[in-house]
Amino acid sequence: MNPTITPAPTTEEELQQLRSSLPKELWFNSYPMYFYQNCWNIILDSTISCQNHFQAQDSDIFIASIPKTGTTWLKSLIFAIFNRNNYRISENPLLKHNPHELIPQLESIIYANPQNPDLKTLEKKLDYPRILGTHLPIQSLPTSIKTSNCKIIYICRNPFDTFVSSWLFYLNYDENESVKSNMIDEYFGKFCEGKFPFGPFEDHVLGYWKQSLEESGKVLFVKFEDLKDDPKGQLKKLGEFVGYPFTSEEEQDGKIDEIMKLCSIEKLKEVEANKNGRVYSFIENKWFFRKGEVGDWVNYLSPTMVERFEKIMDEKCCNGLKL
Ligand code: PAP
Repeated sequence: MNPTITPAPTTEEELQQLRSSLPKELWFNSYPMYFYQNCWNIILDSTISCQNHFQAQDSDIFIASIPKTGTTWLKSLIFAIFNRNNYRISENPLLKHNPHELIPQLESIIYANPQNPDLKTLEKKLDYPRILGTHLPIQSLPTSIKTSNCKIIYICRNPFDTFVSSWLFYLNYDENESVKSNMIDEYFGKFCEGKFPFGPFEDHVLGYWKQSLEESGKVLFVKFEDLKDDPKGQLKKLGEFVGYPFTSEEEQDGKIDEIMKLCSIEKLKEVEANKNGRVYSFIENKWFFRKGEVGDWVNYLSPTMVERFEKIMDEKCCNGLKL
């Protein structure tokens, strides 16, 4: 993976200079996004801090995604795969904790406070690898992730369900009073222009897609829709990729089915921590679990809106990627 990228600023003064020089947009009239390294970054200071300081290890596993493509689901599946022999299913920590608590986001949890990252969480002594999530586009990953032998599992989802999921998610926030549900056309327009958290969507996806073709042992590209269609096949693929494949005995004993059930949206929705808890102070955990369906976008987007984005995808997509 190519580690070259413009060096990140290292002093507060450099950071301030950078901030004032970058194009800026307010997502939902509230959250500043800066166009940094060809991406509308919604968590700039934390990104820069982890770019400057985070040290990946060869055994690390990263779950990468643009938001709302199935991150929470994939985190639960990977956690369950690694811990399938550590707990009885009824005692699995997924029944007590939100997946984002068990597998923290690099930039928004570990480096949430850029001056004082929560490195203690990374030091935990675990009998399985460190597993972290990230929404950073491939070009903005800390260099050590690119150059070490760690593995990355990227999850993508069709752009329309991704947009709708994100749209409805942000409408939950209290501070967003000025954005109303009838403004969906305007916000879809922004999405088409790439002005979306960690967008442009198509560039985020294509970056990891191309890398998965070049380095299939390092980057695995997974689709939300394939997980829905063939969860068993996908789970086996995930187990193999992370070096912990299911044995035929495990398969016969129903281990894969058990994990699928444990990580189903229906089951996770019942978990108290997912009903009433918060991993992020400003987000209720229940917002991470809505419908989890394929094609719900038809209830929100018009054919004209869809055509507009399809054109963009047609122009940019290559190497046979179909979303
Ligand atoms: P994040 O990037 O903020 O962590 P992410 O988990 O990627 O969000 O996306 C949330 C979507 O995944 C929601 O989709 P929806 O709005 O279309 O319903 C959510 O319902 C869905 N989701 C969460 N958990 C599961 C699951 N176990 N199975 C299927 N879909 C799920």
